[in-house]
Amino acid sequence: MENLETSCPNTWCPGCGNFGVLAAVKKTVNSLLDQGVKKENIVLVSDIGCSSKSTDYLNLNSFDSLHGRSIATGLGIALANPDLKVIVVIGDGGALNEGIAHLVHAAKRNSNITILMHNNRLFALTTGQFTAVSPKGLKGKSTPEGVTEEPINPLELMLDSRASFIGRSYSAKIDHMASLIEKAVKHDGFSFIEILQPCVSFFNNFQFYNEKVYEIEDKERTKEEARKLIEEWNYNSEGKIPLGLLYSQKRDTYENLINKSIKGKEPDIKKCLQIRL
Ligand SMILES: Cc1ncc(C[n+]2csc(CCOP(=O)(O)OP(=O)(O)O)c2C)c(N)n1
Ligand code: SF4
Repeated sequence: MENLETSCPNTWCPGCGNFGVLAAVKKTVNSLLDQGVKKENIVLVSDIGCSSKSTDYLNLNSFDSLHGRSIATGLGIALANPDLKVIVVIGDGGALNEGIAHLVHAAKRNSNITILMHNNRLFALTTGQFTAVSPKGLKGKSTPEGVTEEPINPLELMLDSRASFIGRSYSAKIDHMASLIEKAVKHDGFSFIEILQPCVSFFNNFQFYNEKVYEIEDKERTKEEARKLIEEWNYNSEGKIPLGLLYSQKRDTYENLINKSIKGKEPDIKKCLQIRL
């Protein structure tokens, strides 16, 4: 077992769902190392927010990006060195508000990166403003009378953006998360996992999830079958919440296609420098 601890003091609130996600990521990394993946070939890219503090707590190569820009950063890293396993840790605010365009385009391109979206359904680090997935009626600092808008379904967004791996897990289910994350990292192409992660300080919905979640069978599904499962929960209070691998598809990656298309056409650096001079 590799010790992935760091000396950084943990500043998450006691009981936060992020602790479960951290434990699952450690488990996955250890399993990958046991299977021969080199530690230096695993890169963690964080966004900004409570969830993104994970890079402080994991002794791995990492890059702290800007809010909403970690997916573009991860894509750049994967493009520069296709041998790396790139894992992006991001909150729902970073992924679905500030960074939504990067998320959609990385999925469309099938970039070979794994996105772990810690979904606490609000901007937690800034003390509870609403995001695109906050339920209608949620009261917080920016919505004292309650959110008036309907939430979006991020998994439906991923399906329509042509994501080739879509899964959902829950921070209270460490083994389930770890095995899904391992599958996502091994998937050749863009993998998106939504992790339901209660924020005990601003939206404590552990009980709600404990009553609603159920695990689905691990099998291949058509887009229509996946959509049916994805639409079971409306991100308000109606419906049951399926957990597991909802959809996956084999498709050439962005990095492969780009590298193939430029093979033999690499720019002559000396010539470029001469032009600049
Ligand atoms: C471009 C930009 N907008 C806003 C902020 C302020 N900000 C810092 S953390 C944060 C909330 C993060 O929320 P989320 O991405 O959902 O992650 P969480 O804290 O919930 O894990 C915000 C709005 C920022 N740093 N940069
Ligand atoms: S504010 Fe919420 S998400 Fe952030 S550490 Fe505290 S409980 Fe966790």
